[in-house]
Amino acid sequence: MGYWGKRDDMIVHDVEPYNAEPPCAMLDGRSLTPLDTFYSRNHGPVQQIDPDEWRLDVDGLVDTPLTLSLTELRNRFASRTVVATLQCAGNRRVELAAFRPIPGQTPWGSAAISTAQWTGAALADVLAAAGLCLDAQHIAFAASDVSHVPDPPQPFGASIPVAKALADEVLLAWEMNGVPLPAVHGAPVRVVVPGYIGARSVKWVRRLTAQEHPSDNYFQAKDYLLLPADADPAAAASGQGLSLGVAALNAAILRPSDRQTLPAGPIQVSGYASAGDNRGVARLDVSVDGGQHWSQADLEPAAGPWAWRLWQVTVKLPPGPGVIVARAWDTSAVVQSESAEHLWNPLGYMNTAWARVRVTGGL
Ligand SMILES: Nc1nc2c(c(=O)[nH]1)N[C@H]1C(S)=C(S)[C@@H](COP(=O)(O)O)O[C@H]1N2
Ligand SMILES: [Mo]
Repeated sequence: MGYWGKRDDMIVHDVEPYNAEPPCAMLDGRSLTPLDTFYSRNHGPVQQIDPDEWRLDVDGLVDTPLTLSLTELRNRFASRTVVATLQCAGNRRVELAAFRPIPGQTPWGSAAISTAQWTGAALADVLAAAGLCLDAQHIAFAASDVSHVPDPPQPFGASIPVAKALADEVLLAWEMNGVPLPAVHGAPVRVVVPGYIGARSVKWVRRLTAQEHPSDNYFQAKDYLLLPADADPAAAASGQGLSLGVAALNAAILRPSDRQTLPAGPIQVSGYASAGDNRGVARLDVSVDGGQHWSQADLEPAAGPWAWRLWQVTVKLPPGPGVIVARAWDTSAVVQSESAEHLWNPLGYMNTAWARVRVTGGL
């Protein structure tokens, strides 16, 4: 077994803090990602928290600040289960970096995304118990892992707008795929914000604060920003750029793998597509001739409104070297952009360009 209960063949970008994604093919065909295969993204040390010692503080713009133990959280609030896909905003960064280097950022392939069934209390129920004040606009989450990315070091944190925090699907989760949350995924309790970038699903959460402004935590205010291509990455330090929140439409080809040689002729192509907040995946097209002709893939039924859609299609692979491309459409008729080159940004976020794998059709 690999680190943190993960499979041996994980692609480990960093051991400390632990950053790893599975080989793409290992995500294929499984609507829920097994725990040993689920990607993991960390900005600080994985926390080992005694569940009996853990407390959650709820404070800020609430009538009654609360401190909850795990037992109180589980007993006081109805438990809910949501199947949700988590995707890092840096998913597919390696394809951006192929156009222009992105120094200091993890070179994620297409597997910084996974799907699990999460069980926990609705964040909305906990906020209601505390008596959320009308002037609260954002709910900030603070965790216990101290990251050395910011100077001086700072615990991880994030925030989401109140309207999202009050939505049914946002959980304080203690279970993942029917078992207690593993340490690497935020035990004993993490936030799960379906439809938002992974960075807002704060692990090892210990404090919820209702406030008028977004969190000033480094990872909310200074990182996870989409900067214009010509901006100095240092511009992020002053908080310039688009603060990422809602996820965007994205897709990838999981099989065949990049640089694979296959017999020319009919082959099966498969992958995932994931839509943004409150959108669905409507269609997925695959082309073996750079987009002149497209075949529509079969979309598997969704495991729920917040889960990715797996897809597959049989196409005729021509002999010789070529590229297979795939593009998804969402329920608002938005389609992915053709080229990652035009999406390049200094911190390397949100590569939502057409998926491509280079293949050779053998004879
Ligand atoms: N406390 C804490 N929460 C965190 C992070 C972190 O470093 N610390 N990383 C975030 C990021 S950037 C992502 S993409 C997801 C990854 O969740 P996973 O490790 O369970 O896959 O967790 C988010 N929550
Ligand atoms: Mo992330």
